[in-house]
Amino acid sequence: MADVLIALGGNVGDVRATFQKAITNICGMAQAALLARSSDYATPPWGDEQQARFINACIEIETSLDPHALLFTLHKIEQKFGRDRTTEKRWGPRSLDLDLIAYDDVSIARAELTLPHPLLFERAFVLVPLAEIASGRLIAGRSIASALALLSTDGIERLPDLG
Ligand code: A4P
Ligand code: MG
Repeated sequence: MADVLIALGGNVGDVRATFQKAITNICGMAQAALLARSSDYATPPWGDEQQARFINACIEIETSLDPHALLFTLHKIEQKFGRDRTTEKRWGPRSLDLDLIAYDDVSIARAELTLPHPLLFERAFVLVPLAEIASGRLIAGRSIASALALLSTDGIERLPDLG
């Protein structure tokens, strides 16, 4: 079994409801156990700043799928929740983005799958929810908490749990 961190993001539609359903789908389709789930956070748009605020969260799962099969499954779930890669632009608005952040201590450097996620340490919108569920974890030899200490968290707001 592998221990895997996944980041969720979106800024189109009822993103928090989408996250709940997507997490159920991940556990079902990847035969995964949910080990931890962060709160949802409202975050300022990164990359292309002329778009609505995002909601972001992170989960930790345990799965026996290999990294490529898991990414394939995540793409299927993105599609199921309205993601259409053919009409969207890079870093633009989307209903659901599922990024593989870390898969045990596996390193892969390919365009279709880079592990750990190459932009992880530049993104407070990933590190803030990750710090909530895995602050002590080392990724590529760096702790999440120490990486986060180097970034601004301005405008990132933890949302109250849905009742
Ligand atoms: N890929 C390679 N490695 C990975 C990995 N570890 N996890 C490949 C997931 N995918 C990986 O991704 C592009 C390609 O990366 C895929 O074909 C996959 O095989 P994509 O999801 O199709 O395209 P994208 O999402 O537009 O590109 P990218 O670079 O993943 O964009 P991001 O980084 O997801 O940006 N601001 C805030 N506050 N919060 C957000 O969540 N998200 C984005 C989208 C922009 N700004 C944001 C947020
Ligand atoms: Mg992505």
